[in-house]
Amino acid sequence: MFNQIPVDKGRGRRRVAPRSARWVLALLLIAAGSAGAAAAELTFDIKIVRGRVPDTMRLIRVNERDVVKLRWTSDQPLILHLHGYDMEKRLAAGAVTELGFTAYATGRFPIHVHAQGAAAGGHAHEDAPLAIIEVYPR
Ligand SMILES: [Cu+2]
Repeated sequence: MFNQIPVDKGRGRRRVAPRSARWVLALLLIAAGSAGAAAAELTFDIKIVRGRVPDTMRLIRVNERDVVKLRWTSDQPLILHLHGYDMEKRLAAGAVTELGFTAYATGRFPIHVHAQGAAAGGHAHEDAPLAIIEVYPR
């Protein structure tokens, strides 16, 4: 395609070069636009053992507008709290529980464990987060 562009034809050269540059720019914008629009559907399987997640799963990274599914299993009952999005999920021992959301807010959001049976309203977060979700802007 590019070898059809008359780059070395005297007067034509000055007009052709900017035009082809504009084409390249237009193609780049189209490519960038379509890449930015494509949100992904991402599923993460996360296993909690004695209130802990393996180190390799402690940081979950997604992009803005991604549709995120966190599939949790735990060896003991507990309540998960995703901060920022402010979602709570009750996990039964041994069962898969799904926590799904669209990543509309960017930033760093900790997931804490709330003890099962803790008094409602009691909301201390002295422990390190179970995991952290980072949502990057597109
Ligand atoms: Cu909390």
